[in-house]
Amino acid sequence: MIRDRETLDLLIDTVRRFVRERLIPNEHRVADEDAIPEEIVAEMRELGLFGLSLPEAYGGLGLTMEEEVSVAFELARTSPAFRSLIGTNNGIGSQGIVIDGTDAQKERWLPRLARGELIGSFALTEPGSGSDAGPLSTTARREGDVYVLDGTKRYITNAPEAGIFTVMARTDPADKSAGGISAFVVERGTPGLTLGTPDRKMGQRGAHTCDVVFERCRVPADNLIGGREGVGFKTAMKVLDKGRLHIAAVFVGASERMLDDALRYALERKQFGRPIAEFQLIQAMLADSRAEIYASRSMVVDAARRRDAGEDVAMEAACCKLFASEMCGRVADRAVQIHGGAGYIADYAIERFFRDVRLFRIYEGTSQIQQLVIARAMIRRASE
Ligand code: COS
Repeated sequence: MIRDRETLDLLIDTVRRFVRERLIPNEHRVADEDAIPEEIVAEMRELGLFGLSLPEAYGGLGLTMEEEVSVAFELARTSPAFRSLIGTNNGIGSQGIVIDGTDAQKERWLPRLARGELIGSFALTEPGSGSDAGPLSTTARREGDVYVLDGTKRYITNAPEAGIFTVMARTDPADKSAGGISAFVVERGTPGLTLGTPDRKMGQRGAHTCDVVFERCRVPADNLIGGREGVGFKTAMKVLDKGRLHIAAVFVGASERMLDDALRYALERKQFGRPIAEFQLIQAMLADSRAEIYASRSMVVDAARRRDAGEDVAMEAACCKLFASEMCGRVADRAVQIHGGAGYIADYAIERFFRDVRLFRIYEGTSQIQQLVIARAMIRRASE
């Protein structure tokens, strides 16, 4: 749903200009320094990018899902690290509070997340659980008016920067099912919470992950999301449903950028006396990429509209995440191929993008998990 086309177009134009004039020229620097320059972060705050999807009542822009994916298409036409920093505040790092939090929890954390004063992070994965998220072993034991958390979370995006963590932990040790899990907000600086050293990754320099370790970490009982035990796994799944739609839009944007670069290169690069864009085998790669990006974009917009209309889009979001991430991998591969030898050289952005986008098929649920979610939903619907 688009509430006001003119206002959205203004926002999209602003983001497009910001990406072109400020982010793309700084891509190399971010990759070299493994950090987003502080002045860029400040500009992101000013543009309201940290609060795109947070409710207006808490200082965000309150974008609908369709509006949010329209902005994500643009924002992703540069290094994924830029989007990653604002991504957790708008997505998995805040949505647990937005979807299931109490009013007091929303008032306490959402305004600062929306202003970008706090970075939010989502801590589900553990050394012993990932795709099979249910059997997680971090525990939260109630002691008076606190919960005592023990356990380790792994590969946690933006953890080195985070001011708050949405943490899934088992409050009922006797219940090994998803029903024994609860979700908490844990603030940075809480005694017993420590961070590992940042992971050395294949790509996505400038976006950071690390372990988050809880050792007798005492968290106020008021930080139990929604004030209810046993529903934390469902909170996590609802957060991921929305996250998968947002991230699928990001894959579309990144693919658009890679295809733009490949097309420009194909028009400039001459072989056999002609620009390589004139060769049909190059054209086939360009055309397949264009068609697949168009299909992915259409899927994402359709699923976003359905979510705005109140439909349960768990299956559609998984379809978008699966198709768009796999599509993005194919586009990256073709774009390198079109660049030829240049595609293997770090002077060209495509070499970096090729490594950056490999993560897309893995995080926020691997392609195989999306297949599982889709097939299960099909079977469930067939037997209803
Ligand atoms: N929305 C709301 N509730 C949901 C849900 C959703 N999208 N998906 C599942 N649930 C509920 C189920 O209805 C079930 O509730 P009941 O017990 O009341 O019926 C409960 O959650 C458990 O669901 P299920 O039995 O399907 O869980 P499983 O452990 O079998 O599997 C998968 C769930 C595999 C889909 C889940 O573990 C998953 O998504 N894994 C990937 C995790 C991931 O994306 N990690 C990436 C890193 S985090 S960025």
